[in-house]
Amino acid sequence: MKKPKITVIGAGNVGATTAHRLSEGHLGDVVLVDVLEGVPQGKALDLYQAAPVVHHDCMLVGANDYEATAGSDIIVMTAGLARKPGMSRDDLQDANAKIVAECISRSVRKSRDSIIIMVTNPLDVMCEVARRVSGFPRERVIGMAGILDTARMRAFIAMEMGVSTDSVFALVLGGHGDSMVPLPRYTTVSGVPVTELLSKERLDAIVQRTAQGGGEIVKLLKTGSAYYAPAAGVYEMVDSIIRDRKKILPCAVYLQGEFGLKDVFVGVPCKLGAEGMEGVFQPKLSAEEKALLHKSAGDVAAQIGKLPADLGKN
Ligand code: TXD
Repeated sequence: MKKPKITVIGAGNVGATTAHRLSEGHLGDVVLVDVLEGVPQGKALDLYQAAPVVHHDCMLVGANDYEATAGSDIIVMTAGLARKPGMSRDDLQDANAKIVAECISRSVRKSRDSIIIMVTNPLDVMCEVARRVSGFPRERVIGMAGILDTARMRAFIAMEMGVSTDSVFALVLGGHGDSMVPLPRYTTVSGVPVTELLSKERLDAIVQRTAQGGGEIVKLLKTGSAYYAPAAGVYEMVDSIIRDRKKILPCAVYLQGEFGLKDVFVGVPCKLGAEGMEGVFQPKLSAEEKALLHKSAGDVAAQIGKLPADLGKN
Protein backbone atom coordinates (compact mmCIF):
# COMPACT_ATOMS: atom_id res chain seq x y z
CA MET A 1 0.00 0.00 0.00
CA LYS A 2 1.21 3.51 -0.84
CA LYS A 3 2.63 5.52 2.03
CA PRO A 4 0.48 8.58 2.88
CA LYS A 5 1.83 11.93 1.73
CA ILE A 6 1.51 15.02 3.89
CA THR A 7 2.26 18.60 2.87
CA VAL A 8 3.17 20.97 5.68
CA ILE A 9 3.01 24.60 4.56
CA GLY A 10 5.19 26.86 6.69
CA ALA A 11 8.56 25.60 7.91
CA GLY A 12 8.58 27.78 11.01
CA ASN A 13 8.24 26.60 14.58
CA VAL A 14 4.88 24.86 14.30
CA GLY A 15 5.47 23.53 10.76
CA ALA A 16 8.93 22.09 11.39
CA THR A 17 7.91 20.58 14.73
CA THR A 18 4.88 19.03 13.04
CA ALA A 19 7.08 17.54 10.29
CA HIS A 20 9.32 16.14 13.02
CA ARG A 21 6.43 14.47 14.85
CA LEU A 22 4.73 13.17 11.70
CA SER A 23 7.87 11.51 10.35
CA GLU A 24 9.04 10.04 13.64
CA GLY A 25 5.47 8.86 14.25
CA HIS A 26 5.69 6.94 10.93
CA LEU A 27 2.62 8.68 9.53
CA GLY A 28 3.87 9.39 6.00
CA ASP A 29 6.22 11.19 3.67
CA VAL A 30 6.38 14.91 4.33
CA VAL A 31 6.86 17.86 1.97
CA LEU A 32 7.73 21.03 3.84
CA VAL A 33 6.98 24.27 1.95
CA ASP A 34 8.03 27.81 2.86
CA VAL A 35 8.78 31.06 1.05
CA LEU A 36 12.17 31.35 2.73
CA GLU A 37 14.80 30.02 0.36
CA GLY A 38 16.77 27.12 1.75
CA VAL A 39 14.86 26.89 5.04
CA PRO A 40 12.35 24.14 4.19
CA GLN A 41 15.06 22.27 2.25
CA GLY A 42 17.55 22.53 5.11
CA LYS A 43 15.06 21.56 7.82
CA ALA A 44 13.71 18.63 5.76
CA LEU A 45 17.22 17.31 5.15
CA ASP A 46 18.12 17.68 8.82
CA LEU A 47 14.94 15.82 9.83
CA TYR A 48 15.56 13.08 7.27
CA GLN A 49 19.10 12.58 8.53
CA ALA A 50 17.61 11.60 11.90
CA ALA A 51 15.85 8.64 10.21
CA PRO A 52 18.75 6.16 10.45
CA VAL A 53 19.11 6.91 14.14
CA VAL A 54 15.45 6.93 15.16
CA HIS A 55 14.42 4.27 12.62
CA HIS A 56 11.68 5.64 10.46
CA ASP A 57 11.15 5.27 6.72
CA CYS A 58 9.38 8.53 5.98
CA MET A 59 10.90 10.73 3.29
CA LEU A 60 11.14 14.45 4.00
CA VAL A 61 11.77 17.07 1.32
CA GLY A 62 11.63 20.85 1.39
CA ALA A 63 10.51 23.22 -1.37
CA ASN A 64 9.65 26.83 -2.16
CA ASP A 65 6.88 25.87 -4.56
CA TYR A 66 4.16 23.25 -4.79
CA GLU A 67 5.44 20.86 -7.49
CA ALA A 68 6.66 18.28 -5.00
CA THR A 69 3.40 18.42 -3.03
CA ALA A 70 1.31 16.88 -5.85
CA GLY A 71 -1.00 14.09 -4.75
CA SER A 72 -0.86 14.85 -1.03
CA ASP A 73 -3.43 13.14 1.17
CA ILE A 74 -3.28 15.83 3.83
CA ILE A 75 -2.28 19.50 3.73
CA VAL A 76 -1.34 21.07 7.06
CA MET A 77 -1.40 24.87 6.82
CA THR A 78 0.83 26.63 9.35
CA ALA A 79 2.25 29.50 7.27
CA GLY A 80 1.52 33.01 8.40
CA LEU A 81 2.60 35.87 10.54
CA ALA A 82 2.47 36.12 14.30
CA ARG A 83 0.97 39.30 15.75
CA LYS A 84 3.68 41.91 16.18
CA PRO A 85 3.59 44.82 18.63
CA GLY A 86 1.38 47.56 17.24
CA MET A 87 -0.45 45.16 14.93
CA SER A 88 -4.19 44.90 15.56
CA ARG A 89 -6.05 41.60 15.35
CA ASP A 90 -7.71 42.84 12.17
CA ASP A 91 -4.32 43.69 10.61
CA LEU A 92 -3.16 40.16 11.41
CA GLN A 93 -6.34 38.72 9.94
CA ASP A 94 -5.92 40.69 6.68
CA ALA A 95 -2.26 39.69 6.32
CA ASN A 96 -2.79 36.02 7.11
CA ALA A 97 -5.93 35.78 4.95
CA LYS A 98 -3.80 36.75 1.94
CA ILE A 99 -1.13 34.20 2.83
CA VAL A 100 -3.68 31.43 3.46
CA ALA A 101 -5.59 32.20 0.25
CA GLU A 102 -2.42 31.99 -1.81
CA CYS A 103 -0.99 28.87 -0.17
CA ILE A 104 -4.27 26.95 -0.13
CA SER A 105 -5.17 27.82 -3.71
CA ARG A 106 -1.73 26.75 -4.97
CA SER A 107 -1.59 23.57 -2.92
CA VAL A 108 -5.10 22.26 -3.64
CA ARG A 109 -4.50 22.64 -7.38
CA LYS A 110 -1.91 19.87 -6.91
CA SER A 111 -3.93 17.79 -4.42
CA ARG A 112 -7.63 17.97 -5.28
CA ASP A 113 -8.62 15.12 -2.98
CA SER A 114 -6.66 16.18 0.08
CA ILE A 115 -7.90 16.95 3.57
CA ILE A 116 -6.85 20.38 4.87
CA ILE A 117 -5.87 20.88 8.50
CA MET A 118 -5.67 24.57 9.35
CA VAL A 119 -3.38 25.94 12.04
CA THR A 120 -2.71 29.58 11.08
CA ASN A 121 -4.31 32.20 13.33
CA PRO A 122 -6.87 33.65 13.70
CA LEU A 123 -7.77 29.98 13.40
CA ASP A 124 -11.53 29.89 12.86
CA VAL A 125 -11.47 32.73 10.32
CA MET A 126 -8.54 31.18 8.43
CA CYS A 127 -10.54 27.93 8.22
CA GLU A 128 -13.23 29.88 6.39
CA VAL A 129 -10.63 31.36 4.02
CA ALA A 130 -9.38 27.84 3.25
CA ARG A 131 -12.93 26.53 2.76
CA ARG A 132 -13.83 29.29 0.31
CA VAL A 133 -10.60 29.21 -1.64
CA SER A 134 -10.40 25.41 -1.90
CA GLY A 135 -14.10 24.87 -2.58
CA PHE A 136 -13.74 21.68 -0.50
CA PRO A 137 -16.70 20.28 1.43
CA ARG A 138 -16.66 20.77 5.19
CA GLU A 139 -15.51 17.19 5.75
CA ARG A 140 -12.13 18.18 4.28
CA VAL A 141 -11.39 21.53 5.94
CA ILE A 142 -10.79 21.16 9.67
CA GLY A 143 -9.03 23.44 12.15
CA MET A 144 -6.65 22.51 14.95
CA ALA A 145 -7.18 24.46 18.16
CA GLY A 146 -9.52 22.56 20.45
CA ILE A 147 -7.04 19.74 20.99
CA LEU A 148 -4.52 22.32 22.16
CA ASP A 149 -7.01 24.14 24.37
CA THR A 150 -8.23 20.92 25.99
CA ALA A 151 -4.65 19.65 26.33
CA ARG A 152 -3.79 22.81 28.24
CA MET A 153 -6.76 22.36 30.55
CA ARG A 154 -5.90 18.69 31.07
CA ALA A 155 -2.29 19.56 31.86
CA PHE A 156 -3.33 22.16 34.46
CA ILE A 157 -5.77 19.75 36.13
CA ALA A 158 -3.16 16.98 36.20
CA MET A 159 -0.65 19.39 37.76
CA GLU A 160 -3.20 20.51 40.35
CA MET A 161 -4.21 16.98 41.34
CA GLY A 162 -0.85 15.26 40.99
CA VAL A 163 -2.23 12.66 38.58
CA SER A 164 -1.25 11.52 35.11
CA THR A 165 -2.50 13.70 32.25
CA ASP A 166 -3.71 10.39 30.78
CA SER A 167 -6.39 10.16 33.49
CA VAL A 168 -7.78 13.61 32.75
CA PHE A 169 -10.34 14.30 30.04
CA ALA A 170 -11.46 17.86 29.27
CA LEU A 171 -13.97 19.47 26.94
CA VAL A 172 -13.54 22.96 25.52
CA LEU A 173 -15.84 24.30 22.80
CA GLY A 174 -16.02 27.54 20.85
CA GLY A 175 -13.64 29.75 18.94
CA HIS A 176 -9.91 29.57 19.54
CA GLY A 177 -8.77 32.39 21.77
CA ASP A 178 -10.43 34.60 24.32
CA SER A 179 -13.95 33.38 23.60
CA MET A 180 -13.32 29.65 24.08
CA VAL A 181 -15.93 27.86 26.21
CA PRO A 182 -14.44 25.39 28.72
CA LEU A 183 -16.99 22.90 30.05
CA PRO A 184 -15.94 21.80 33.58
CA ARG A 185 -19.14 19.71 33.83
CA TYR A 186 -17.83 17.44 31.08
CA THR A 187 -14.26 17.50 32.35
CA THR A 188 -13.38 14.37 34.29
CA VAL A 189 -10.61 12.60 36.15
CA SER A 190 -11.00 8.93 35.40
CA GLY A 191 -14.71 9.45 34.71
CA VAL A 192 -15.43 11.58 37.81
CA PRO A 193 -16.51 15.17 36.98
CA VAL A 194 -13.80 17.58 38.05
CA THR A 195 -16.52 19.76 39.63
CA GLU A 196 -16.72 17.08 42.36
CA LEU A 197 -12.95 16.97 42.86
CA LEU A 198 -11.76 20.58 42.91
CA SER A 199 -13.08 23.66 44.69
CA LYS A 200 -14.84 26.26 42.58
CA GLU A 201 -11.96 28.72 43.16
CA ARG A 202 -9.28 26.28 41.96
CA LEU A 203 -11.38 25.28 38.99
CA ASP A 204 -12.07 28.91 38.03
CA ALA A 205 -8.35 29.63 38.22
CA ILE A 206 -7.61 26.67 35.91
CA VAL A 207 -10.31 27.73 33.45
CA GLN A 208 -8.90 31.24 33.42
CA ARG A 209 -5.36 30.02 32.86
CA THR A 210 -6.61 27.80 30.01
CA ALA A 211 -8.42 30.74 28.43
CA GLN A 212 -5.14 32.69 28.35
CA GLY A 213 -4.03 30.14 25.79
CA GLY A 214 -0.40 30.43 24.77
CA GLY A 215 -0.19 33.95 26.19
CA GLU A 216 1.87 32.87 29.16
CA ILE A 217 4.25 30.94 26.90
CA VAL A 218 4.69 33.93 24.59
CA LYS A 219 5.52 36.04 27.64
CA LEU A 220 8.16 33.53 28.74
CA LEU A 221 9.64 33.11 25.28
CA LYS A 222 9.38 36.86 24.64
CA THR A 223 8.61 36.15 20.99
CA GLY A 224 6.60 33.83 18.79
CA SER A 225 3.91 31.41 19.89
CA ALA A 226 3.77 27.96 21.40
CA TYR A 227 4.69 25.12 19.08
CA TYR A 228 5.38 21.79 20.78
CA ALA A 229 1.83 21.31 22.04
CA PRO A 230 0.26 22.76 18.85
CA ALA A 231 2.32 20.33 16.73
CA ALA A 232 1.18 17.47 19.00
CA GLY A 233 -2.41 18.55 18.30
CA VAL A 234 -1.85 18.39 14.55
CA TYR A 235 -0.22 14.99 14.94
CA GLU A 236 -3.27 13.62 16.73
CA MET A 237 -5.57 14.80 13.95
CA VAL A 238 -3.38 13.42 11.15
CA ASP A 239 -3.02 10.13 13.03
CA SER A 240 -6.78 9.73 13.44
CA ILE A 241 -7.38 10.48 9.73
CA ILE A 242 -4.55 8.43 8.22
CA ARG A 243 -5.13 5.43 10.46
CA ASP A 244 -8.93 5.88 10.25
CA ARG A 245 -9.12 5.76 14.03
CA LYS A 246 -12.37 7.72 14.30
CA LYS A 247 -11.29 9.52 17.44
CA ILE A 248 -13.64 12.15 18.81
CA LEU A 249 -11.52 15.27 18.95
CA PRO A 250 -12.36 18.93 19.48
CA CYS A 251 -11.69 20.68 16.16
CA ALA A 252 -12.89 23.75 14.30
CA VAL A 253 -15.72 22.54 12.06
CA TYR A 254 -18.02 24.38 9.61
CA LEU A 255 -21.31 23.90 11.40
CA GLN A 256 -24.49 23.17 9.49
CA GLY A 257 -27.15 23.40 12.17
CA GLU A 258 -25.36 21.56 14.97
CA PHE A 259 -25.79 23.29 18.35
CA GLY A 260 -28.21 25.64 16.53
CA LEU A 261 -25.32 27.21 14.55
CA LYS A 262 -24.94 27.47 10.79
CA ASP A 263 -22.26 28.55 8.28
CA VAL A 264 -19.57 29.29 10.83
CA PHE A 265 -16.39 27.52 11.97
CA VAL A 266 -16.41 26.81 15.70
CA GLY A 267 -14.59 24.33 17.88
CA VAL A 268 -16.77 21.28 18.59
CA PRO A 269 -16.10 17.59 19.23
CA CYS A 270 -16.04 15.72 15.94
CA LYS A 271 -15.13 12.29 14.60
CA LEU A 272 -11.95 12.17 12.51
CA GLY A 273 -11.38 9.26 10.15
CA ALA A 274 -10.33 8.41 6.61
CA GLU A 275 -12.99 10.73 5.14
CA GLY A 276 -11.86 13.65 7.31
CA MET A 277 -14.54 15.18 9.56
CA GLU A 278 -17.02 12.30 9.70
CA GLY A 279 -19.58 13.75 12.10
CA VAL A 280 -20.17 16.24 14.87
CA PHE A 281 -20.62 14.84 18.36
CA GLN A 282 -23.20 16.90 20.24
CA PRO A 283 -23.15 16.75 24.04
CA LYS A 284 -26.19 18.33 25.72
CA LEU A 285 -25.48 21.90 26.78
CA SER A 286 -27.10 23.92 29.55
CA ALA A 287 -28.76 27.19 28.54
CA GLU A 288 -25.74 29.08 29.87
CA GLU A 289 -23.20 26.93 28.02
CA LYS A 290 -25.22 27.24 24.80
CA ALA A 291 -25.36 31.02 25.19
CA LEU A 292 -21.56 31.16 25.62
CA LEU A 293 -21.06 28.96 22.55
CA HIS A 294 -23.37 31.17 20.50
CA LYS A 295 -21.57 34.29 21.68
CA SER A 296 -18.24 32.72 20.71
CA ALA A 297 -19.61 31.76 17.27
CA GLY A 298 -20.99 35.29 16.90
CA ASP A 299 -17.49 36.70 17.47
CA VAL A 300 -16.08 34.41 14.77
CA ALA A 301 -18.92 35.29 12.37
CA ALA A 302 -18.27 39.03 12.89
CA GLN A 303 -14.61 38.55 11.98
CA ILE A 304 -15.54 36.42 8.95
CA GLY A 305 -17.76 39.32 7.85
CA LYS A 306 -14.60 41.42 7.49
CA LEU A 307 -13.06 39.10 4.88
CA PRO A 308 -13.00 40.42 1.30
CA ALA A 309 -16.22 39.41 -0.47
CA ASP A 310 -14.38 38.18 -3.59
CA LEU A 311 -12.22 35.70 -1.66
CA GLY A 312 -12.19 32.37 -3.48
CA LYS A 313 -14.19 33.70 -6.43
CA ASN A 314 -11.29 33.86 -8.88
O1 TXD B 1 -3.83 26.47 18.04
C1 TXD B 1 -3.44 26.97 17.00
N1 TXD B 1 -4.16 26.87 15.90
C2 TXD B 1 -2.16 27.69 16.97
C3 TXD B 1 -1.90 28.56 15.85
C4 TXD B 1 -1.13 27.41 17.91
C5 TXD B 1 0.12 27.96 17.74
C6 TXD B 1 0.48 28.81 16.61
N2 TXD B 1 -0.65 29.22 15.84
C7 TXD B 1 -0.42 29.98 14.60
O2 TXD B 1 0.30 29.17 13.67
C8 TXD B 1 0.41 31.23 14.73
O3 TXD B 1 -0.35 32.28 15.27
C9 TXD B 1 0.79 31.46 13.29
O4 TXD B 1 -0.29 32.05 12.57
C10 TXD B 1 0.99 30.03 12.75
C11 TXD B 1 2.45 29.61 12.62
O5 TXD B 1 3.10 29.77 13.85
P1 TXD B 1 4.70 29.55 13.95
O6 TXD B 1 5.05 29.71 15.37
O7 TXD B 1 5.10 28.33 13.22
O8 TXD B 1 5.22 30.82 13.13
P2 TXD B 1 6.65 31.00 12.44
O9 TXD B 1 7.70 30.25 13.18
O10 TXD B 1 6.82 32.47 12.23
O11 TXD B 1 6.48 30.30 11.02
C12 TXD B 1 5.65 30.78 10.01
C13 TXD B 1 6.30 30.42 8.69
C14 TXD B 1 7.61 31.18 8.42
O12 TXD B 1 8.66 30.27 8.20
C15 TXD B 1 7.29 31.98 7.16
O13 TXD B 1 8.42 32.13 6.27
C16 TXD B 1 6.21 31.14 6.52
O14 TXD B 1 5.39 30.74 7.62
N3 TXD B 1 5.42 31.83 5.52
C17 TXD B 1 5.08 31.27 4.34
N4 TXD B 1 5.29 30.03 3.86
C18 TXD B 1 4.80 29.75 2.63
N5 TXD B 1 4.10 30.63 1.89
C19 TXD B 1 3.85 31.89 2.34
N6 TXD B 1 3.15 32.76 1.60
C20 TXD B 1 4.35 32.25 3.63
N7 TXD B 1 4.30 33.37 4.38
C21 TXD B 1 4.96 33.11 5.54
